[in-house]
Amino acid sequence: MAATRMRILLASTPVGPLGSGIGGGVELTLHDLVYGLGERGHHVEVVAPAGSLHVGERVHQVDGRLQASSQHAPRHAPAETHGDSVLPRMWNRVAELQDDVDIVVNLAYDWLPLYLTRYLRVPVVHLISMGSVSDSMDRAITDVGERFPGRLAAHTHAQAATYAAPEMFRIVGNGIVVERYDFVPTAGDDALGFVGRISPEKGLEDVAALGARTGRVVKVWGMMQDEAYWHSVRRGAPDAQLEYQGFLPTDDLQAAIGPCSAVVMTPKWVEAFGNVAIEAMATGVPVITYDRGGPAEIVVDGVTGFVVAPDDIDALVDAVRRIDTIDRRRCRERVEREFSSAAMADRVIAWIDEVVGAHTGATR
Ligand code: HBI
Repeated sequence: MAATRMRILLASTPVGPLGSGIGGGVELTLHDLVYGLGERGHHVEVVAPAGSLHVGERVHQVDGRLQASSQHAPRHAPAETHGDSVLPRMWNRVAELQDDVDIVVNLAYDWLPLYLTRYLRVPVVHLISMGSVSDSMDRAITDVGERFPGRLAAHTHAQAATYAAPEMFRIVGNGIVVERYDFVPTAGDDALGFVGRISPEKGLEDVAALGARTGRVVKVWGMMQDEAYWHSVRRGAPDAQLEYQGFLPTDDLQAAIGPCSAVVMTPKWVEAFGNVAIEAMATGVPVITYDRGGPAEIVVDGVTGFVVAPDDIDALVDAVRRIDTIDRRRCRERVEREFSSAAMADRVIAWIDEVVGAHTGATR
């Protein structure tokens, strides 16, 4: 069924302008949706903090104080707003635009957009970008799930399972513009790759231990978010050969990852998705990951990499030993089939088409 052309407004994260990297995976998801939905003929506009890169047909840039990241706040922390916060101003702009769009897709992991859902005339859907991290967000998410069934989506089942009612969420995966990633048919060296913000929840210490145990170089890409953590990792694994490569934009990152023999993901929290897994696999690089969170639903054990017992360094060592049994083309093919921007856009369009249809009561 061909969906009619929809006017879609994407509300971005208030933690940072698009292109700053502060929004992490949400920035990639937003870019991908703009591309995929635009490709399918829908009109897409974006509301984002001032200083954002241009994406889609129009970016409404909003001034104001950036929101503190909720993933590092304690669970009981209250939702926070200041006189000059960018988030309420972004949603003032959403309210001004609501009669010119068919649907608003919220990508912010914040209390306000969820609370406003009941007061806006336009249907608002929420692509929840993290697992449960705060009581106030859990409450706001559950309220929307109860009042507006069908308006919540998550990237993976593991992420949804961190909430009290996982069945409230439609699972939509994620996607990348696969054409931006160059397939590398054979490993250039035996280096292991780690990609991610240098922060405790990413478990870099385990990859360092793996490097020390296997004698393989570990190349580290990502924003240096927690310098003290980085130094503690190095002190903890003096024999590991860790080579920090900095934070690279997607085009450079994919070229740098391609030659690796594997990318290793050792999340200590329930990663909602794990874009790194599909970016690595898109270049043909197999992924070794803990059986924890999103990456474990992306990697097919024994086919596109290995899914091993969480926090088990021996299991990581065994997976590295077997990594050459993985056919790198199978890694690329899985991303093309399941995690391209086209596949993700199709899943999101099916979701929002249902919501818009139900909202207008019209059959489409
Ligand atoms: N914190 N308050 C807040 N709002 C967000 O939208 C947000 C965040 N922390 C992290 C984050 N978004 C994204 O980097 C992840 O959801 C991917």
